[in-house]
Amino acid sequence: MKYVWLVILFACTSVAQAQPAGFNYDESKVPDYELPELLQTNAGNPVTTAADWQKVRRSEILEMFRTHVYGRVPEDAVTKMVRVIQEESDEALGGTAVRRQVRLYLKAQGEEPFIDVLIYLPKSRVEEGKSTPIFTGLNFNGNHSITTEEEVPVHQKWARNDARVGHRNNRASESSRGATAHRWQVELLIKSGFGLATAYYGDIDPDYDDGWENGVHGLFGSSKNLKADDWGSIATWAWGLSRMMDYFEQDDDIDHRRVAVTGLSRLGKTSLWAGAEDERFAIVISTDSGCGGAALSRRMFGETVKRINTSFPHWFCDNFVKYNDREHRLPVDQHMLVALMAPRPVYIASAVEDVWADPKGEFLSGREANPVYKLFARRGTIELEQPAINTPIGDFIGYHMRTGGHDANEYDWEQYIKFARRHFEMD
Ligand code: GTR
Repeated sequence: MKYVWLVILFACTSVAQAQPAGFNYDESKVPDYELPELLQTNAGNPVTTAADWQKVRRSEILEMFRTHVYGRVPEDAVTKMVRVIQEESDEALGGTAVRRQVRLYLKAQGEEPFIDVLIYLPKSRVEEGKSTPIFTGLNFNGNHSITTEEEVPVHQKWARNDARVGHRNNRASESSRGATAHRWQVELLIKSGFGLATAYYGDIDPDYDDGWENGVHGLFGSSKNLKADDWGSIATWAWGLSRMMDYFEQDDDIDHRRVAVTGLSRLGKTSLWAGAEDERFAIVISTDSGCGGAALSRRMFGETVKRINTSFPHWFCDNFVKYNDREHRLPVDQHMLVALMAPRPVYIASAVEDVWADPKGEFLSGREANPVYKLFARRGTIELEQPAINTPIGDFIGYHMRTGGHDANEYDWEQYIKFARRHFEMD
């Protein structure tokens, strides 16, 4: 008995220690707040039909997120993308998959920036000439980090130093080959009838504050004079996902109408913003996306707007800084971001030990998006209370909170696969 308590005490202490100090982790200290109205236009008119939502309210909300949170894609952001297949094999993953590595040049062939997309597809489907539904998303450490297959090269771009994967001097190395394979579960995907297409997020915009010069920020117009509502890095990463989608539309082996976009943490904020900006993504999934992702900002639980703007000044547009310590003044909150996915299926995943990301706030933004799904006669989260651990819920708005900490793992993927198979009518 004593031992059990010691274990519980140890688990609680290590959870508490894993979170940055000086922030609120106490539910009773969440301030009273009122969420901005979803179903009322900026002019004060009620939104009562799906058509009202699509024609008026959706674009109002999208514009508010562009102006105040993520920033706007520049008008001249059009590329004549050149795609070059770098490598292909139909003997991947022990002969079960086709692997394709495609380079998308955004400016001109042979020049940076380019996005290297790593694709795996079930071999049997490719051989039968059938297009395959896929999951897509950006990875943190390079395509080589999601697989042990040596044909996937280590990227030569800027890398965040990270002792856990052995990245030093802002360079990636062989040390991270396969290091985060558990976050992608490619074998499970292939077995379940899906493909995977992923790219390194640093191919689009390196993840540091350089005064908006590197990555695609330098590609269009003047990078030096970005306005307060011009795109931050999350918006560039989301834009990069859309360029990948442009490619999927041209690859006959990919079913571009059944693409689920997903991402972990900052890349979960990215998958949500990509799904909001680009309705070609048929399902949108975020894992542990937290502040600026699925978590309601007004709760100020765990990471806050001020903290995120201070630690990562390049993620959001400059206007977002106005809401440091003034979350209640934001014209939007993150339930409105979730609602921008309607009527498409959206899935929000939390992890119980990831208190920094505010699991309850992630659930609530899904729940509060329900009225928009209702306009489309679709059922959202169904349950109105946050479910028990490891109990997935929801129809068109899926949610679970699994055991463990900040990561994406097999449990998460098993739920995403079930959710996608149901909505893509694969069962
Ligand atoms: C943290 C940040 C979170 C989350 C995370 C990640 O440091 O505070 O918002 O995005 O990084 O992306 O791993």
